[in-house]
Amino acid sequence: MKMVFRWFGEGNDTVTLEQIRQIPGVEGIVWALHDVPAGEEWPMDKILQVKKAADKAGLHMKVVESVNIHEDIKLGLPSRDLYIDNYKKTIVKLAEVGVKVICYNFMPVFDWVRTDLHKELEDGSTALFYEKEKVAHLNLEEQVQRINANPNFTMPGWEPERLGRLTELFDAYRNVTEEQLFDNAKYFLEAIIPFAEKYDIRMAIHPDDPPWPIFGLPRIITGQANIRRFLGLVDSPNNGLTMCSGSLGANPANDIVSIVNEFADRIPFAHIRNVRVYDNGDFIETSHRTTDGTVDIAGIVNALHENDYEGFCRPDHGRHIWDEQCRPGYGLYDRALGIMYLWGLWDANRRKLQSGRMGN
Ligand code: DNO
Repeated sequence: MKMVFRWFGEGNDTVTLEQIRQIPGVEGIVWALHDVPAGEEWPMDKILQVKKAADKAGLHMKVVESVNIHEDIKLGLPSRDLYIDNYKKTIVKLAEVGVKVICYNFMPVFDWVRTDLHKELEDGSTALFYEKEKVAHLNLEEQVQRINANPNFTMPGWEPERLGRLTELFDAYRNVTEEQLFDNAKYFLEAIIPFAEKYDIRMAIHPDDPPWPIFGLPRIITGQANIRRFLGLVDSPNNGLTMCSGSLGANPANDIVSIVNEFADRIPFAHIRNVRVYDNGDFIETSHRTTDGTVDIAGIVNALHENDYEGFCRPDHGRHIWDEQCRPGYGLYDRALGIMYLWGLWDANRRKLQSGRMGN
């Protein structure tokens, strides 16, 4: 398991590369050009700026999250070919600087959704929270404004320019069914995966967050059966999964250990975090520790270890603790604690295996 850490870029993150480098076992950053709109080709000079900073800090940049998919691709519009071409051009450039994994998602209009970015937990820390009832009655324009209320940061997935066209997008999706979304994903994968094979890049689809349809929009990366179908659309090791325990775990019906066991050789990237799911379907993000939430984090790490997982892993969202002022979900402290928990589980597994071998 190779540990990496999400970094939003110079001037766009409260966490520094020097700090990241001091977290035990972290070898690289998970990065993106957050100011390039979905569908546009990434400029090489900007990519090289990130490379310069990463090199200087002694961190690699093998994992990108995300190269976002233009809505026209998800909608299956004729203009999608242009955006797919741009995607390919970006892949060539990323391969040139040594990128091995591209995380992306196929969610219509919205990326992750929460109703509260700073909900207080019992211990006084705060975390991202999802209230089911509220989502059912949410005024979307207001929500977009609320998410973008912090002038210091644009939230990934909620960039104002991609949400400026909400009404138009909702109209366009009105008749798009799950089946059509799968068809449109297939078209994208058939164009991109051979290309990714050629450039030795593993594409890693991120599950929908939360893993069910919202606001009447279809969602397809919701659980084991749909993941199986998606990976089968183009059956190649380069058509992979970002195994996100928190996204999948928001639906307790998802058996994530089983997902890891079934798709282990198709998982180049793991996002690990815990959520506590309440009986009414609300959920809050907690510390990574298994007993703090509903997701069996220990079981998931054990399963990764049993499958000789050699892919990348990052701690996912953390709580906001010790008065840290940071991007919602992306502070230094709780994610660093999360990493030490993950290493603890991992090393305990390794030790057990070693002592088993010595006993033989
Ligand atoms: C939010 C993230 C998502 C994720 C994308 C992957 O914090 O989990 O924005 O990066 O869905 O494409």
